Amino acid sequence: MSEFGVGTIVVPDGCNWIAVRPQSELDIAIVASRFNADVVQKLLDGAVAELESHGIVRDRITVVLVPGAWELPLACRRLAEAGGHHAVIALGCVIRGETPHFDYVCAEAARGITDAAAATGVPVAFGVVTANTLEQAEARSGGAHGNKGNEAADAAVEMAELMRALPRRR
Ligand code: INI
Repeated sequence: MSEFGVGTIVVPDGCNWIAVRPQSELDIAIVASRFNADVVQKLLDGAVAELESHGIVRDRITVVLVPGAWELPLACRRLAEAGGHHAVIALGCVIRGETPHFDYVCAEAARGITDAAAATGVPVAFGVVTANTLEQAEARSGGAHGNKGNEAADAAVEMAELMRALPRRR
């Protein structure tokens, strides 16, 4: 079951289950990188629209800007550590060039964002488009392949609620 955007799973009969519904009482931080700003703007607009679709008002959304995807982990981690937000959403766009730079930026952004969530227990959603071409990036930021900003916002809301609902370590 799910009231969120991606997929529906039927839990086999007889199993216990924990699932959550979208709630509007959430404070969300969005960290958006300015590199490939035209694409990231669409991710940001999509993420905010998705949060609003869950009833989260703009006053409860804080947007933080960083230079590039490389800088996303540090800002996400600081926000997650500081408390005050139920989830953080990382938005960025990395497009492959002619050198291995792309691989370093993608790998470290992904690892750092994962670490920020693991270290703090605050969900950090991965709304970073990694693409071989600008066309692929555009297709994933409001084009034919949807919008990674919307998807990340949806995941952030679901995980924020799930972290409230799941049992805590005793
Ligand atoms: N940053 C991006 O967010 N996307 C890219 O495609 C990109 N490329 O291709 O270089 C990029 N580089 C900048 C990087 O994120 C850092 O801001 C920079 O290295 C300074 O630390």
